[in-house]
Amino acid sequence: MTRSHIEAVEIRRARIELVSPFRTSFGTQTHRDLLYVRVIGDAEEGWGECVAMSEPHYSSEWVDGCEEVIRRFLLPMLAPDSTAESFIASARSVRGNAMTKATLEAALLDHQLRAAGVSLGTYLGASQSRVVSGVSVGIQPSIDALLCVVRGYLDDGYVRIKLKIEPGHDIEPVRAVRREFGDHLMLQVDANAAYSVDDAAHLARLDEFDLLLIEQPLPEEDVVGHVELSRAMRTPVCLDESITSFEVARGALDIGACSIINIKPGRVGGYLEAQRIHDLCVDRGVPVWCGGMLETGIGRAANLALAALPGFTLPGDTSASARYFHRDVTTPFELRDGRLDVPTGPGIGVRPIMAILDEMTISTDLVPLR
Ligand code: SMG
Ligand code: MG
Repeated sequence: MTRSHIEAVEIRRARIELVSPFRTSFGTQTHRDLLYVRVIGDAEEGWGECVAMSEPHYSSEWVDGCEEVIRRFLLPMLAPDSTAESFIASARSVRGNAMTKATLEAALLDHQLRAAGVSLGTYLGASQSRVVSGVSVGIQPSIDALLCVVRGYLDDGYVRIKLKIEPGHDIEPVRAVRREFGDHLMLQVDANAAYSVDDAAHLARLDEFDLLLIEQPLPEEDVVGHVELSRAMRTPVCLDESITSFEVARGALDIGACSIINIKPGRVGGYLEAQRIHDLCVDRGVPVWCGGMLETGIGRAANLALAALPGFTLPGDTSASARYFHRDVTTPFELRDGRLDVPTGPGIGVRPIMAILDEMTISTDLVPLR
């Protein structure tokens, strides 16, 4: 296997505007505060994108904190011959900080796979060359606005709609979308932890709409509450925020907290951990799908490689670049027949277009390996 020896790591901060505000039960995103890590070797380089948001509302991580942890605790673990695997083994000594670790792991994977001439999809065990795409629809100011946004995405070709819900904005929007677009529409909802187990009877009213799933209704820590909720409603419960590792996934499945898992590499500490969770779910016959964190082309390319694994049998939140940005940092990912192509080139298969990325960049810092 060809090797490239790591010489330095670039930490890059940038900002990109979203095409429209994205409102969830925890807040509204109008832009992404980006953190990229670029591993620079003597033969190749590799890119990783951090999925943490500007503020710790989706999870406890936030992007400035991720940068600090990378600088202070993770970069000192690197040696010229570090690989994603060796890094992840060392990084066990740092508790939590999954999104932070995943950023550096992704850059290391891209670096080593480029040097080896192997695509991330091949490396992870992809079995599909194209991935079926759904789209996540934020909370809209009115039902009319919601129907209009959903119609636009269906016209684009998205094959599955996910509606963000919160208390006071749940039954009626779902009813309206079902009524307008019919029983055949693949429809699911995501509460981003906005309910409590006391809401079980209310949430069970969603059963009449034949949803594919309800995603993360209860708080991240309330895995056991999801067992009770799963028993109280017919709609399958899918966990997102709660699933922070392989061990949590196994436990959640063992106790019946969910019957579907949303796999996000950032949330579980990287692509290698995501692959383990995928394998576990395949063993258990549990469907998985690939979540999204409003990634630019760098993170999106890697997610598509993962989403091409055989256990990803439900459409993911792997939407086209145009769903998020007027101009992506890579060649844009485009929807064709409701699908995105999985990159086939070495590593993540894409590179940023430097002229575009530089324009969005706020700062870059080159950190040489000790
Ligand atoms: O990348 O299309 C995307 C966003 C999908 O809804 C999405 N992500 O809980 O699943 C989720 C949210 C987390 C990010 S919200 C800012
Ligand atoms: Mg979610």
